Amino acid sequence: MTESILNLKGRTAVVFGLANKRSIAWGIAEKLHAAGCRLIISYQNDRLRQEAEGLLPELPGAEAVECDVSNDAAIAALFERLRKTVGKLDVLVHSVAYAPAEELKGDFVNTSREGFRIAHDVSVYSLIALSRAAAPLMTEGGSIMTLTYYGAEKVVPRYNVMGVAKAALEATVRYLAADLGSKNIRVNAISAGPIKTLAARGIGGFGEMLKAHAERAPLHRNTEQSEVGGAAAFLASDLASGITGETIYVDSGYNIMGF
Ligand code: NAD
Ligand code: 0WE
Repeated sequence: MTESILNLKGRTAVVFGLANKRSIAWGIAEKLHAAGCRLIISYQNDRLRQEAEGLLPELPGAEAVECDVSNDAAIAALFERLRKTVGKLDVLVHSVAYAPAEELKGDFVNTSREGFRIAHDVSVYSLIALSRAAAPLMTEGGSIMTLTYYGAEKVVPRYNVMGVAKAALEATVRYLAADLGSKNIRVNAISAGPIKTLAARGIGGFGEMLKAHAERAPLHRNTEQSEVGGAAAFLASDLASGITGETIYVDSGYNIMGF
C-alpha cells in the first residue's frame, strides 16, 4: 500500500493565535494534530491561558505557551524554550491580527497614526519576527503560513487599516519566501472567507456580510475553520513542497466572481 504523504508524524508545529474553539488557529491545530504533528499552542496573555490550556486534552501531547507577538523579549524567550524542549521545528502558523476597535468603524481616511502602527506591528511585523526566530530551528526545511483576507486587494467597507495591513502581510510573505527558500523553508498565506470568530464579533453588519458571501460564492456557503485547517495541513506537508510565496484562497470561491 502506498502511504499518504500528508503525514506529519515526527514533525513539530507551533501555532500562534488560539483564543478559543472558534479561532481559525483551532481549526488548523485540529487538522495538524490529526495528521500526526506534535503541537505547541501559543496564546497571547494570561487572560487566554485558561482557554488554551482547557483545549489541550483534545490534542494529546500538545503544550501551551504564552507569547505576546508584539514583544521581542517574549518571542526570544519562547524560541529559546522551543530550542531546548523540541529542538527541531517544522511548521509555524501565524493566525494573529489586531487593530484598535475604533479603526474598524467609520472612514478609512480617519485612520490614526497610532492605529496604523499597532495594526502593522501586531498583524504584519510579527510574522517577520517569528520567521526570523523560527528559521534556525527549521533545520530540515519548514513551512510557515499566515492568514489573510480579501480586503487586502479590494475595498471591504470598515475593514479599513486591516486591509492595508493584510496587503503588507501578503507582500511580506513573498519577501520572506525569497529569503528563506534557500533553507527549504516555504512561506505562504491562506486567504480565508469571513468566519464568525472572536475577531469578527462586534463588527457591525458581520451577519449580513456572511449572508452575502454565501449567496455570491460559487459554493453558495460560508467557509469553515476546518476547511482552512485542511489547506493548512496541506501547506505544512510535503504535498506542497513546490509552493512558496503564494496566497491560497479558502473562501468557497468568492474571490473569483466579478459580479
Ligand atoms: P481570533 O480572535 O480567534 O484570533 C486572533 C488571535 O490573534 C487571537 O488568538 C488573539 O489572542 C491573537 N492576538 C492578537 N494580538 C496578539 C498579540 N499581540 N500577541 C499574540 N497574539 C495576539 O480570530 P480569527 O478570525 O481566528 O483570526 C485569526 C487570523 O485569521 C487573523 O489573522 C485574521 O485576520 C485572519 N482572518 C480571519 C477571518 C475571519 O473572518 N474570521 C477571515 C480571514 C482571515
Ligand atoms: O481580519 C479580520 C479581523 C481582524 C481584527 C478584528 C478585530 C475585532 C476586535 C483585527 N482587530 C480587531 N480589533 C478589535 O478590537 N477579519 C478578516 C474579520 C473581519 O473583520 C472585519 C471584516 C472581516 C471579514 C471588519 C470589518 C469588515 C469586515
